[in-house]
Amino acid sequence: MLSVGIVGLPNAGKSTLFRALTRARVAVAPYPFTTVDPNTGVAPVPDERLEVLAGLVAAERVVPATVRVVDIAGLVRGAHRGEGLGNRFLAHVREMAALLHVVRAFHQPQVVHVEGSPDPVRDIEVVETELLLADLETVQRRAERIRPRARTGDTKAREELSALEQAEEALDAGRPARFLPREVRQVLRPLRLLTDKPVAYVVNVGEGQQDGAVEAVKAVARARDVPVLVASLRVEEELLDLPEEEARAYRAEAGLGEEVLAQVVRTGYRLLDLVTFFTTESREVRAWPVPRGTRAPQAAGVIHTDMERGFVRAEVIGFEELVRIGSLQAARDAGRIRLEGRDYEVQEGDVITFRFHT
Ligand SMILES: Nc1nc2c(ncn2[C@@H]2O[C@H](COP(=O)(O)OP(=O)(O)OP(=O)(O)O)[C@@H](O)[C@H]2O)c(=O)[nH]1
Ligand SMILES: [Mg+2]
Repeated sequence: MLSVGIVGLPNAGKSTLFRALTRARVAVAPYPFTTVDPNTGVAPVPDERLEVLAGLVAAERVVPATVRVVDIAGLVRGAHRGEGLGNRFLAHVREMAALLHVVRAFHQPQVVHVEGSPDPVRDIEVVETELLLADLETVQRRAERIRPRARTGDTKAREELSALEQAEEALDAGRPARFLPREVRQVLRPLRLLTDKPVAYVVNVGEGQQDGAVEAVKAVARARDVPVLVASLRVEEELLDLPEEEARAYRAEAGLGEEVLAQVVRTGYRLLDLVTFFTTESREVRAWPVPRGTRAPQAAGVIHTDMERGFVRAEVIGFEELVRIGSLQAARDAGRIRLEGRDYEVQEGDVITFRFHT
């Protein structure tokens, strides 16, 4: 499952984003540290192909893929030393696959800004510095732990220590762990470093605001190879209360872009290089995300471990082709369902029936 953790300064709009994504009712308020305990929610992954498939196979139920979202307390300068509420909560986003970094660009004096007033580029630095420092501490603590073992000549410990030392040097110089060589990242994976995770900036702009904030963030983001999402989060959240038709009309009229949930999902799938396959058993159409390159048995294992263990073959047809042919039965009759074995790499949009021994 795609999982994303929301980070950012206090009052940046993190919980507002959380609500816009999950439609959950959580506290949002104009003072810092509204969120103390982390909020966890699940959002459906929008995918228009599901309804189309449901029509083709006469399914009774559609089960979209889901994305898990965790919203934590705001980070402030010194969070890594336990300032504010930060450090304690960073642990909650460690398990997430990717981070959404909410950057406040809306101006609203009543909504306190911990640094005085919003300055998106400086604010990004503040938050990223805290993530770097938190990782630095993790790395240093681990290095201390294994140094004695590395000294005794334990090869594994020595390899890890060398990776830790490279990470320490990079982090110390302000470079996120995701830019370390692949072998080093591999060794350090169990530490779940925050700066090793792919990140996207979510620029929270005021309604109709045009003051160069987005361009400034984009310039910084380009240099770091970070995707940028732009949304007016309060508007996004308010639109959830409108009937779908009205919300769509409002979006068009106000010139709003794609819904923030769709933006987050698309970016998340790209950052993590996920593909979606579909199943249609038991009158239920379901979408399943897997990393690109996943082979058929492992894809089956996402559904149930027994299906991976007893994997026999996968019967596969691409979504587009199935739509063209009109039904699974017609596709079968026309010999258009491919039989694929253990080495088959699942492709985007595959509609799959797994055969397995029980
Ligand atoms: N004008 C305006 N206000 C916003 C926008 N997004 C959020 N706010 C307001 O900003 C305040 C803080 O929003 P939250 O979502 O609670 O911020 P947070 O980042 O979760 O804050 P903490 O939990 O305190 O760290 C609330 O009063 C929101 O209504 C926006 O796009 N425009
Ligand atoms: Mg909050």
